[in-house]
Amino acid sequence: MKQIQKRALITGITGQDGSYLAELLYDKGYKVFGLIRRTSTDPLMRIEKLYFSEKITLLNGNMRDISSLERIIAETRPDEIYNLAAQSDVGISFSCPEETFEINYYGVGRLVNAAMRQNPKVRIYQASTSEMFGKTKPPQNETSQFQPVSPYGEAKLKAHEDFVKGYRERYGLFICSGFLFNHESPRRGKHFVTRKIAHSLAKIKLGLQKSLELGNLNARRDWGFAGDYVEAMWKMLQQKRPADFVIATGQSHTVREFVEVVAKAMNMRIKWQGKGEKEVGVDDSGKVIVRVNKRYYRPREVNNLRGNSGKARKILHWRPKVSFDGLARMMAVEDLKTVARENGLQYKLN
Ligand code: NAP
Ligand code: G4F
Repeated sequence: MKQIQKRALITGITGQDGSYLAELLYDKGYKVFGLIRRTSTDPLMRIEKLYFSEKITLLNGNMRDISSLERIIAETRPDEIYNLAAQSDVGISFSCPEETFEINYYGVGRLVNAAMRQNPKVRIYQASTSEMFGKTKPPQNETSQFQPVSPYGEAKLKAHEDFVKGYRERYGLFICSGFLFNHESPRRGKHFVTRKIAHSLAKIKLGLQKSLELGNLNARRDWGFAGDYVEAMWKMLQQKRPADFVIATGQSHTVREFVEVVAKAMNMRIKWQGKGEKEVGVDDSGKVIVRVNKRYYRPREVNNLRGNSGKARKILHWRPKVSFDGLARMMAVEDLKTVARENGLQYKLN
């Protein structure tokens, strides 16, 4: 008997996670649609290959525009919707709280209402976040208290309470929140700390930049690989009943440690000297290559995130495949290759 091809709509398809998820769903045989918004710069960078080989279909819209969401849902008739679109930068949410709420809270409401009206049986994944746990001490799991400290975390929490938990309980909608802890990749935006470190150290290694400025070196995050995490999103929507899951590695490291492992992967060694704002990272030749600049401190900080993904491991049979060192090395190697290529340099890592 011929199987009916499933249809998936991804918002945020041009982002890090959207690009990995589009590849995963295409490989699983889905007809993949993506919502893309108009920008003045090239948004196709991460999904160019899929788009030009016609493996995905892109439709113009915006999370701020209800009519575009209604039209896209009516045209694509998705069985599954993955809502990854967001103003996803926590630091920026302090300077643009209104825009953050507009996309990360009201945008979710617009999408979920439009989707439910079109097809009450639709399955929806909502990109919730470990940032919602905020001040709560680790390890954080599905039952931990939410205590967000940023407008980003607050907007995501409200979206979870109103449109995920609320609509599931009130209307029986199949909607799941993934409380995903930080996940990274060579496709990560350069303003997030891991990619900023990998990209800048690659430039320093190749003699194209003198030093790297960072904020809070003591912040701890539970960092995994984005390619592993999109698999969990898909698994959530294949369950009999909708539920929320923490997705994490269970290990945390400081920003300082991330600098060290990326440097090591590039055959550089860093020694730390000084404290607080005066702390610097020095290379083997005594040159200062990492400095602290308080410009990158946040008004309120989440100091320590480490997730317990026991529920996902048991029910979804999900576990991360890429280790912390493996992730740092993957990002180091890719940034060295890219920076060398872009600058016409030959570089081979031993
Ligand atoms: P990302 O790379 O910043 O991608 C965000 C996506 O949202 C981009 O495709 C962006 O489009 C789109 N977008 C932003 N505003 C929009 C609007 N008004 N209308 C339509 N699209 C809009 O983020 P990511 O790392 O892939 O994260 C995906 C989702 O997971 C986000 O919701 C994020 O908050 C959440 N999350 C991420 C992590 C993580 O560690 N990566 C952890 C927990 C939760 P443009 O390309 O046009 O900017
Ligand atoms: O890489 P970050 O900007 O990620 P953050 O704030 O944890 O948010 C990311 O993960 C969340 C999940 O917990 C997602 F929901 C969210 O969408 C995003 O993907 O910063 C990580 C840590 C912070 O403590 C920050 O203060 O690194 C610290 N940091 C230190 N120096 C820096 C810098 N962060 C950035 N972006 N730039 C710095 O120079």
